[in-house]
Amino acid sequence: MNSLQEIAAELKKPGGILLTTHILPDGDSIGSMLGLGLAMKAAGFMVTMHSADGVPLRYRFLPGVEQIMSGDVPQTDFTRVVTLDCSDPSRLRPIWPSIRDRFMINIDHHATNQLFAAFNYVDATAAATGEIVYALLEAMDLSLGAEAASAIYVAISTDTGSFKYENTTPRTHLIAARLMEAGAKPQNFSLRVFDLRSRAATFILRTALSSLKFSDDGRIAWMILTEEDMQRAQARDEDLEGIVNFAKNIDEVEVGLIFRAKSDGTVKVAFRSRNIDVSKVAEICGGGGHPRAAGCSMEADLDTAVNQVLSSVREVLGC
Ligand SMILES: [Mn+2]
Repeated sequence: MNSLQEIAAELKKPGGILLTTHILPDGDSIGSMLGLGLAMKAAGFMVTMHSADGVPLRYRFLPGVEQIMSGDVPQTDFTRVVTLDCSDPSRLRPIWPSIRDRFMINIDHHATNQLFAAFNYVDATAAATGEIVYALLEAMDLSLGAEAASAIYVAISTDTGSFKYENTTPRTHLIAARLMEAGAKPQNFSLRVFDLRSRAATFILRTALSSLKFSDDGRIAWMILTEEDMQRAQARDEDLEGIVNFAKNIDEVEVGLIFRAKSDGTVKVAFRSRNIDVSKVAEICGGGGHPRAAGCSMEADLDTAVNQVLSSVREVLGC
């Protein structure tokens, strides 16, 4: 692992920089990239921002977001690639073959990070990659404009569930205060980021809730969505964000799960828990994540995936 000062020094060297993030980007990945990208661009650095899967509708109001390129790796000149919020190469799957031989800098807060780059900075005590980006900009001595500050605020507030999750620390609040001083106005975007649901997202939530099942002891709750469910609701992957919490937040439930059978024959599983470490279970199934929020993708039919995951969760729960 490298120090933040080493990362800062590396980024300050001349030459172009490509910032990129994981597939199915979330608020932390988009916000962290925009925060770092906009602040570096304002200081005159040659920066290209990239997200293979584009930007979810929910975050498209952020100023500067139109500068984020999607799809393949952009044909711009760059000597370094910075990956943000990515725990392992599978999270970079579509672009990994094009960047694996490039000089990479890995900035992340997942404890399961595989330290896959030439330079790695992983701080699992950071609530969000956005917290690390804030510290990095300080280490680089770059000033924070209102737009970069808003982006980092979105990164931190989404990964902490509006400062509710246990990853929230006094440092998280101190940084949020600095971001507001720099011009972030959460009252202008909180409704859009946290509460507003598209019709498709609402329809797929209804379908997910009607599929809800419980283990005999009531400590595991899970929902199942098929490709047909997604098509009927005209829902996209980003519309599933947060649905798994409806399972986890039921009284007496310890672990909430959502299984999504995809048309390519894989089953995507999202894990949320109150106390136990579900990142361990996700890792057994080929995924990873955080202790209370993790995920994996399994090459199995739906029944097999459900049975396998449930028995792994039961083992951890001791029931
Ligand atoms: Mn994150």
